[in-house]
Parts: sequence; structure tokens; C-alpha cells
Amino acid sequence: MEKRRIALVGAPVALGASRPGCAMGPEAMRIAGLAEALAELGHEVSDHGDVAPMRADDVSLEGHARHAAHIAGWARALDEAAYGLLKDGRLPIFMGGDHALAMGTVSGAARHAHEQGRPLCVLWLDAHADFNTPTTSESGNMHGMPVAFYCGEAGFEGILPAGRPTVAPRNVFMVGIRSVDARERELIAARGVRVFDMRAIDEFGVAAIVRRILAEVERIGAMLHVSLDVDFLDPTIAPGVGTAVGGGANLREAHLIMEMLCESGLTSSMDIAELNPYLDERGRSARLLADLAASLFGRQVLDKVSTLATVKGLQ
Ligand code: 6HN
Ligand code: MN
Ligand code: MN
Ligand code: MN
Repeated sequence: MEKRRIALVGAPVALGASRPGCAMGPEAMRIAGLAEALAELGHEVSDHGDVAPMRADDVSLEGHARHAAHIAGWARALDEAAYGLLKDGRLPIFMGGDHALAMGTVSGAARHAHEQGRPLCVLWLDAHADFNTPTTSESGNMHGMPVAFYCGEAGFEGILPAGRPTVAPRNVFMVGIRSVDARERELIAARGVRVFDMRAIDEFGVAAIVRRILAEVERIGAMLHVSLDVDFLDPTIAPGVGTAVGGGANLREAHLIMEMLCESGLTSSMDIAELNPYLDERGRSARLLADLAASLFGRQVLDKVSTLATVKGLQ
């Protein structure tokens, strides 16, 4: 694969979730050797340290949104970070941090894409749809709201300046979904978000689904932000997460998605969200995430061309 200028950025957002621990995520990813694994693949890798939240005392939202001003400060800081790094020709990987971080990272990526005259697509790998608003949310936890935010739903006014580019809901592709709140479900259907739930994975397999998504991204000439929530993975392989839901993606499915993303060359930015090292088992979730990121950026067990040739020889 083409050598990329990868920028690692810590986004230790924690108050979007109700269980503490995600603030330790960036450090765990560093210890798991993410930078080293990517550098070994020949990429230019720089670690930009952790982002700090900006002030957003001016923000207060109607409805139920816990720590709204604090999360708004993160959204502002991460929007700037994502936009600035992309503009500088880098491929940012945001190491979370709970998933509220995507309010900023995806908004910044959408702003950059808009300036390039291109749409932004989002591949949302998650057990959850994260499409609540302060009005629909049952928990008030803002890590359940980032997709609604960056798609421009009402209820988040004042977090970022008015008129910022949003993501078209039909350019959001959710894969692995298996836990959606009642009012969230109505919203994603009404907005036309493209959802491939666990049932779809079982029926068609991840390869068919991801091939279709990538073909669409390519067809419309979009940039692609990949947002990986640890709970996309089955909790038996990735226990380090506060919102585990059984029946998640297995190791082979997760690697296959990463390898297909790699081959497409379409990924322009990425989040690794919701890692909670306090709940992890001796770093295994962090190591798995580093392995998956390495697959996305070119690590292969075998050379694909020769593997295919061997399979052909058998036919
Ligand atoms: N995540 N739908 C639930 C809520 O509280 O709104 C769960 C959200 C989970 C968020 O895993 O990133
Ligand atoms: Mn999530
Ligand atoms: Mn989730
Ligand atoms: Mn692999």
C-alpha cells in the first residue's frame, strides 16, 4: 500500500460515557505499540500527544445531555485537530477516549472534505447507532449522540459555529449494530442512515457488505472516515469496553474488514474509540486494536497475490 503520513492523536474524552476509564485509552494504545506497528509497515508516523479540551462555558443544551459544555469543548478542540491535520496532508488516527470524540473528529473531517469539494462518508463500526439527541436520549450520555451531531440534527446548537458542513445521513454506513434505543431507531430510519446490522453480517458476510460500501464511497468520490468502537468486536475478544454487547464481530471478520479497507486505499481518517483499559484484561483489547489498525495500514500474514495463485492452482 501507498506510504502515508500518519498522525496519532490522543483524545482522552471520558465524560461522554457513564463508566470511568476511557481517559486511559490513548496511553494503553501507545503501550500496545500502535506507532511502532505502523512505522514498521513503512509509514511516516508521528505522535502528536493528547489534545486538551477548549473552553465552552457558553454552551448549554436543552434536554438530557450530561457534561454538555465539557463535551462541547472537546468537540471544538478535536474539530480543529482533525481539520488541521488533514489540511496538512496527514492521516489522523484519534485514540480515544469515549465515542463523543467523534463529534469533533468527524466534523473536522467533513469541513476538510467540503473544502476539497468532496463528500465525506463515515464507516461506523459499532454495536450502537449513537444517533441520540439531547431530546431522545434515555441515558443523557453524549457518547450515544455523535452521529446525530455530525449529521446536523437539531438540539446541539452552539457547540460549533453555525453553518459548518455536516455529513449526509445516507453517507453514514453503520456496520455491526445490535443495540438501538426506540427513539433512535425512528430517527435513523427517517434520516436514511445505511445500517448493516448483525443480522446482515450473518446473512451476507462482512465481505459483501464492505465491498458494497467501498464501491459507493468510490462512486461518489468521497473521503472516508472510519470510526471503530471497541464494542463492535465481540466482548470475548475485546473485553476492555464499558458498553459490551454480546454477538459482536469476531477476529476474522474484523481483520477482513481492515484488509479490505487497506486494499481500497480510501481511508482518510480514523477513530479508535471506547477503549477502557480499566476493564481490559492485561492489555489484550489494546493489542487487538493495534493489530487491527496495522491490518488497515498494510500488515499481511501472506502475500495476497501468491495466496490467490495457490488457491487457483487447486481449482
Ligand atoms: N457508545 N444508546 C445508548 C445511550 O446511552 O444512548 C448507548 C450508547 C453507547 C455509546 O457505545 O459509543
Ligand atoms: Mn459508539
Ligand atoms: Mn458502542
Ligand atoms: Mn490481518
